[in-house]
Amino acid sequence: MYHTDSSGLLLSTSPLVFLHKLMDGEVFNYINQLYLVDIPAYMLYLISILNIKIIMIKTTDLNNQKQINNYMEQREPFIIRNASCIRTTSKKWSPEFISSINPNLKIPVKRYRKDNSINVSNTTLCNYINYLIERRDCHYPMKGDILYCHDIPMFSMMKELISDIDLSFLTILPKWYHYKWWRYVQFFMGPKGSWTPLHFDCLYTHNLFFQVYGKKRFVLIEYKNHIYLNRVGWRWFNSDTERPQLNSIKDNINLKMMEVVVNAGDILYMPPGTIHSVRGLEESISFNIDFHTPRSSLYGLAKVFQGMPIKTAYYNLICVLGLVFKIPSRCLFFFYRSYLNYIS
Ligand SMILES: O=C(O)CCC(=O)C(=O)O
Ligand SMILES: [Fe+2]
Repeated sequence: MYHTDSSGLLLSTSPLVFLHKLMDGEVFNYINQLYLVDIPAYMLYLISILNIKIIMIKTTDLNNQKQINNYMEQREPFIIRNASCIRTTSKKWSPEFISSINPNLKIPVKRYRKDNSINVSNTTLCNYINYLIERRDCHYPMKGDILYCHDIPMFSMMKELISDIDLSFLTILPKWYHYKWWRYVQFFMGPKGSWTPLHFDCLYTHNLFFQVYGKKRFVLIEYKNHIYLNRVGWRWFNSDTERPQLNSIKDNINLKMMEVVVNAGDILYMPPGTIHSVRGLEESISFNIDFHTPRSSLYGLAKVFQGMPIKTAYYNLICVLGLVFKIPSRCLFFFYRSYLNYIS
């Protein structure tokens, strides 16, 4: 198994299993459950004295388009530290700032249940911010489900925010997405401890993930390792990446798991099919853009022969029409739009 420290280091061999044996298993599980303790850094210390090989996650910057293309072609995740996608002249984004723009805006919030079901309810932005504020003083880990404002097309709902974004990242996206790029953005706002279970992005898209406020920890697993995980339906897995020693993950020493902490200002790139789970280490605001290249759209469409639901494949067909057959996005967006509210 591979593991990383909080700055995105990747370690080879099976340190978790080793540490689990080294320490009393229960103590280890307990510490690991307190996910807000910086476990990876602490493990790194122990592991480093055991002299285990360390490999860094790739880092690059927005000016190095050649390297970015190269990583994307090689299907390698990478991180751009301090890319600062929010213009420095803009007001600093925070939950209070977002809410002050339109407190009565209706937003859906999700609860991810232990049995892998997702419950969605509606609230107003201002009620949700009050919920976040209440949670600021709570101790972790907490009992009960976490309400998470997850995957909503916020720029379409609050156009005032669009001009705050620095557009340097657009060079990473195919031109097809440039026209009203903000329509493809999905937004996340949640308390410390927010949680997205292990999954891959259902269309098999590339993913550019922007951390704007607070920190999150990603666990990344290459798609080809899905055979070592307990898959549920098309895109979800119920393997526990935070306590891998508790389930079948631990038996698979071939499984490569990478952990990366994203801080405010960072941009993380995940190649198509990357299996990932995400833990909010602090109250946080993020957004992402799922996008296809001509190659990934065809590949995604072909997944219909490997169990991809027809509805999901339909969105890939729209992307193929745009990216391969060059039908402009302004003609196709109408047919794609429902994807941005699609829960699968
Ligand atoms: O930030 C999160 O909680 C989930 C992010 C995610 O799954 C994604 O960007 O695809
Ligand atoms: Fe995702």
